[in-house]
Amino acid sequence: AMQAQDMQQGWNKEAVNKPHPGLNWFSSAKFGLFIHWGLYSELGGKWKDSSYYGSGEWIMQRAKAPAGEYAKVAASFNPTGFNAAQWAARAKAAGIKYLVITAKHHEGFSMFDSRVTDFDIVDATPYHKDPMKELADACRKEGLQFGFYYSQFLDWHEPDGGGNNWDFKNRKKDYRQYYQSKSIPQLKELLNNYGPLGIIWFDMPGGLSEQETKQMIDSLKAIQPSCLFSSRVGHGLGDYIDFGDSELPPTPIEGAWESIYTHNDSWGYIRHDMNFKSPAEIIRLLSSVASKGGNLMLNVGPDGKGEWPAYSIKYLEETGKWLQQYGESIYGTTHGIIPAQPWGVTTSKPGKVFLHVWQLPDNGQLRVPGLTARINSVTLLGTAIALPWKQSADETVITLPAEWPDKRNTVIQVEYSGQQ
Ligand code: JFZ
Repeated sequence: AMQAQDMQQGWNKEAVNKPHPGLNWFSSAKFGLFIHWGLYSELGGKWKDSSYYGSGEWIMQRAKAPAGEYAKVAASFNPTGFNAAQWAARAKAAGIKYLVITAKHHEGFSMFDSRVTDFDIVDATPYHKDPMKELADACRKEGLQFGFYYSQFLDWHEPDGGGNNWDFKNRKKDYRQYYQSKSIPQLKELLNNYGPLGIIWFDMPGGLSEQETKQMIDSLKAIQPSCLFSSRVGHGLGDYIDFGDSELPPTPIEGAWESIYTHNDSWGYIRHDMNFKSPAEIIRLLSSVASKGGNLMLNVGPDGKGEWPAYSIKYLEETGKWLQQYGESIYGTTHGIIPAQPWGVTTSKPGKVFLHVWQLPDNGQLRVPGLTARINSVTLLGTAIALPWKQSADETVITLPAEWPDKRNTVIQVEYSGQQ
């Protein structure tokens, strides 16, 4: 219930989707990688004698850990396995076009070198280096757009930050003071020190009026005008629409939007969560989101050493192989001109419709309703194999080959001319 409400507060159709230079790359990108990485990754779903499942990045709040005690986790956070070039190369090979990583989540810990606080990875951990700098550079080397998630309101480490009502409970919070002294200066650091950013992914607004939010946005936009701001910046002032966690709109949506999903059941690393979406599920999810006109940003939660879960590595690699063959039916497409069918979904480009077939009809005859334009060819995408078809007024029937290339999702390309 909270999700639906927040979602509606998060955007309005007039405010988002104004012309924006960043929407060019964003609209055709289709596949992004979200990375949740912080002190909670070191905890992996365990605090003292208790284990938690789901939303590992919320463990401080769920365990009601005192800020001072929680901060000590930093002393054992030493991600020696972190390898920026490897992370970026994996994302690239998976067919990812943009990467967004948590610079600071609700726990309040900065995963980048910040002059605003000592509670950051360079000053407070034995690692003493800035992984965000390396990752930003590595992503751009691979041709990926790079962005930061930043929790601008919730900050459980700061007495004046939003959300911590367990150990700062008798305090009248001065949210403006918190924004002025931490959030806004840190956002400026991120925009000034890490090269051109594709996105700042704001989260859960609060504490500022619409006027103040506008002022904050203007002061940040002045630094990098082409950086997109996500819808959760507040008061409907973002540049594109974000749907709630694991939420997909029922029908196609016009304009730029993104659905975010976890790979297992948590954003932050949980060592006892093995419930990973299979390559088939990821591939179908991606085509399903594209069929409605949006981007999928899929999350991976590396552990405290900087290692990705083995299943995330493996399943993303397989997704990338599928995209090598069928990427034309995903990147640069718009929502499908034919709605979802019992056999799968569709995506479109001018003069083309891509049939993403997840489920083979028993009789080998694929029924496609509502194609009225003149069909010129029907082929298995990425091959020269032509398929016989029969077009009538209300449906087109395509005869599928006996050999079916990919049971997870094989794409048929239909080329047509004239008005559809
Ligand atoms: C937020 C965070 O609290 C969470 O830890 C994670 O980072 C996620 C990506 O974002 O959670 C939200 C925020 C907004 C909605 C749902 C979950 N919403 O609008 O539906």
